Amino acid sequence: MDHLKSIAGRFATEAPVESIRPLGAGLINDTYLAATAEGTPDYVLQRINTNIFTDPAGLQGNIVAVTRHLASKLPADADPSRRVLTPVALKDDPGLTYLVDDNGEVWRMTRFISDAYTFDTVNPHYARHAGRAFGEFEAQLTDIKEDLVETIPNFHNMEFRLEQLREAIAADAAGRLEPTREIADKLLDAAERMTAAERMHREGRLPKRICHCDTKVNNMLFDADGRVLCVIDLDTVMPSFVFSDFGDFLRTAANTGAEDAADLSSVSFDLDIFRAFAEGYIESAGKFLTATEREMLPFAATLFPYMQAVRFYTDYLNGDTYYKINGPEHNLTRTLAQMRLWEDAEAKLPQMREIIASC
Ligand code: GN1
Ligand code: MG
Repeated sequence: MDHLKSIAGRFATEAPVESIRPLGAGLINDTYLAATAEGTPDYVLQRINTNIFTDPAGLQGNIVAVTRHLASKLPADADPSRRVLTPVALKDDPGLTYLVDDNGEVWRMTRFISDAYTFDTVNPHYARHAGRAFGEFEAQLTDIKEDLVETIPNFHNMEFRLEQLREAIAADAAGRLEPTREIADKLLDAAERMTAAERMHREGRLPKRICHCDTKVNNMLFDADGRVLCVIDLDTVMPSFVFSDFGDFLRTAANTGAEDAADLSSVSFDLDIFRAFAEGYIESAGKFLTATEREMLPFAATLFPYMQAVRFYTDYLNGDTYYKINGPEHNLTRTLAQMRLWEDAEAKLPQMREIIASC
């Protein structure tokens, strides 16, 4: 903790950081709450996982550009420090929002937004607000001037994720392929239909826009009334298909079970959440969506559980090098839970299409 405190002390906080404790449940970075005295703002301190985010300067450049742009779009009576993340600069270098410590670890800080809540599950009321908020987030970023870097190249490119899976199968680095061969077959059998977006993009039928690309339900702060205060975790804001934001929210929020549920009977795709989220999303994103994007929103709801299954299974085959795990079979459990969700979402495609048509 002393090390963490000395790191925190290098950032230009309003008051000195007095205590530090772990915060949140991210699978990639390490996150801490850095608290100051009563009456002064607290902060979120994060160690950036540089195995995954290999270009911290580009990453923080994106975040500064995006948060500035979003803040400039807030209504005059809104409090920017509660509605948009505020990156904190270094005391001795006000132009820099990250720090490389003596061990080469990279750190950053944002203001902590108090009296806000995150959820791993939501009801339809919250899902509708979330849909509106992510649609609005994309709408507000349509005219950002800066060129954002792809913080993780090909992040939501399904063809690329399948390529990584094929490589993992060929290498079988952890010797885990044989007992799980059925999973590999099932995922690869669906490859053609699940890569529709990339083909349509090449044919000029599907645009890329600036998206959040990690719209897990717990990446959004709500106030006590269920209204969305602020979208957080901006590491993956980059050009992508709108399917990223639509699909990844539903992957987490419309799942009746946990992302890593061991009991597969708890996992199913909740159409009431789909309806509420889709209606909210189309309310704010409807102004820029093309007819094709809109029609393919149900596909997006099937794509993300599938992509996540491919990513978890690839990591399992590689010997768990990417995601934080709680045991040797965690990535396998996650894979099976995401596959169950994918299959249930695919079975509900006709109902989803009806809902979108009536929006
Ligand atoms: C990671 O950082 P976190 O936990 O919000 C991952 C997402 C996955 C998610 C699965 C940079 O998100 O893409 O969908 O885990 N982020 C990165 O829970 O890979
Ligand atoms: Mg997160």
